[in-house]
Amino acid sequence: MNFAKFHGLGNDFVLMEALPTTDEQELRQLARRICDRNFGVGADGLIFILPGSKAPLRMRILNADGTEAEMCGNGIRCFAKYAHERNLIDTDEFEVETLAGIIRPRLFLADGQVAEVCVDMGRPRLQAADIPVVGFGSGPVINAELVVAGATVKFTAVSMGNPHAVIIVDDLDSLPWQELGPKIEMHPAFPRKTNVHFVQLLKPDQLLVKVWERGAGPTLACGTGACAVLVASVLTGTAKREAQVELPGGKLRVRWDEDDHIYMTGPAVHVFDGVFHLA
Ligand code: ZDR
Repeated sequence: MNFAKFHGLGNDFVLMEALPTTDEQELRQLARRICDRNFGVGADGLIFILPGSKAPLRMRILNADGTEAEMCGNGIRCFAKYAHERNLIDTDEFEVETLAGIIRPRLFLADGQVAEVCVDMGRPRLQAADIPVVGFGSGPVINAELVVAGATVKFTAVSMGNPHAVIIVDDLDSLPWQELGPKIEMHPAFPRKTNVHFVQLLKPDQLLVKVWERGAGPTLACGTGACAVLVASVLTGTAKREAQVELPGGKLRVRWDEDDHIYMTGPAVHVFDGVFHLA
């Protein structure tokens, strides 16, 4: 099976143009094997580039643990670069069908290559049932208290199609976020589990983030998460609607526009191509 390896700020993906099987169980197992860093290619997720029914192309993203995510912000920049450079689409702006709805990447080219991608990520969803988060009423869950392993953290819940819990703290360095991450990811308040982000506001337009991804653990960056972080930081009254989000793997620019859509801009990098042997 031919594949391409891409990354967006070190959040890395294997991209394939065809589904190797129609059996969903086999597909999940394949994602685990390919993403394994010792026995496979190694990646945070496996992305399929498929023909769409509501848009020219459709993206499916399986996490390293085999579970399917609704959307992937860093992944869709890689997807867009792949689609353009391999002539699957011929416009600078196009629509991609995902489980989180239609997402619109716009390409910035340099010497015919895609250098950066700005993605219209759609509207953030805040109602508890849309995250989903339970036990905090039916409206938005902003700065709510969650008891985790005897400690209390304050979180804001945001869906960018996939679930995010955002925890704003004064000092990231002194926070045991790698211990808290998996406990929040699996907390019964999140029936579909959750991505978890720990944020320190360096300035109102500069947000420092550590990421604990659902189904993948600590990763170098999270695109949907960067959008959720901005929304949560604005809602809690501390950030501007346009900010730089600094992740371990690099920076993304995120804007929450007047039309309520979130626009995320960042790089996508092609690392290598290969052939994966199934047997
Ligand atoms: C965080 C993510 N890599 C991105 O860039 O948005 C998305 C991957 C999917 C995530 N682990 C989830 O929602 O399960």
